[in-house]
Amino acid sequence: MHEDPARRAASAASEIAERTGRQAHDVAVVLGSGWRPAADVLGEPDTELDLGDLTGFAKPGAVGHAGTLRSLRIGGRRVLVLLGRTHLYEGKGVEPVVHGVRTAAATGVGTVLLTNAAGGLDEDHAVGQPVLISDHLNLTARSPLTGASFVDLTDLYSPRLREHARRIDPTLREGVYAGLPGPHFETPAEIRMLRTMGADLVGMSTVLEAIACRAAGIEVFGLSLVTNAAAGITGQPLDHEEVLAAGQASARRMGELLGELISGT
Ligand code: 6GU
Repeated sequence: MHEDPARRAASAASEIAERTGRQAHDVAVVLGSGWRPAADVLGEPDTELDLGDLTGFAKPGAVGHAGTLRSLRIGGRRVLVLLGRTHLYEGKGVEPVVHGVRTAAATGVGTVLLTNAAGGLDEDHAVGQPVLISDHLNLTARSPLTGASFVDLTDLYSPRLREHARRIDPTLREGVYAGLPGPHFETPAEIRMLRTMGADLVGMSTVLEAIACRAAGIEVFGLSLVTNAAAGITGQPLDHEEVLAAGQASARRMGELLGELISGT
């Protein structure tokens, strides 16, 4: 295994080229928890690989499955779909968290669609509702970049792609996503703090990947599925099963939206 993250991503990208028969891809989609059913709505994959067989991705652990990577065409676009991401709370550090999007960058993609499951901080965010990410608060206290990488993060979540998504579905709302390390959910006091700070959504992914994409010159689109109200909003305790079930219920709508967005990018 290479020491250098860029070389690991380049190795994984050449393995993908060899095993999919596609020299390059145009768009990558990272599917978050609860989004798995949306993958099938995107279409039959031409190739599906185990992530654990590619350089730099985690091997499957005791609890199952490292996830898979699919290659398919949507419209004229060659699309990589990553099912299963590495989270900061797994304790492996930042580099494995962003290896997927760095690999996608090395395959040549110009656009990455990041999806996630998020808690809603706003009473009007119904469970099962997709929300466009307009901006983020990176509260992980980490960065995927090292050294003097003074990357600008203005308009990190592409205004162009957000507008495009709203043309497809004018009912889509936008919100600011707060990315925390997890793995615990927040206290009601922390949720009040996050609201004061301008957050509308809270989750445990996406922000570091978005920063890595910007550093690689890739256009980023972010879509949260509100899977539950955050702590203290409804008075109900939080439940990981609820998070997963909300995805099942909205999967078709999510998959169709992503598919239309990709054909039009
Ligand atoms: Cl309420 N918090 C965090 N950190 N992640 C979540 C969530 C809440 N709901 C879904 N994912």
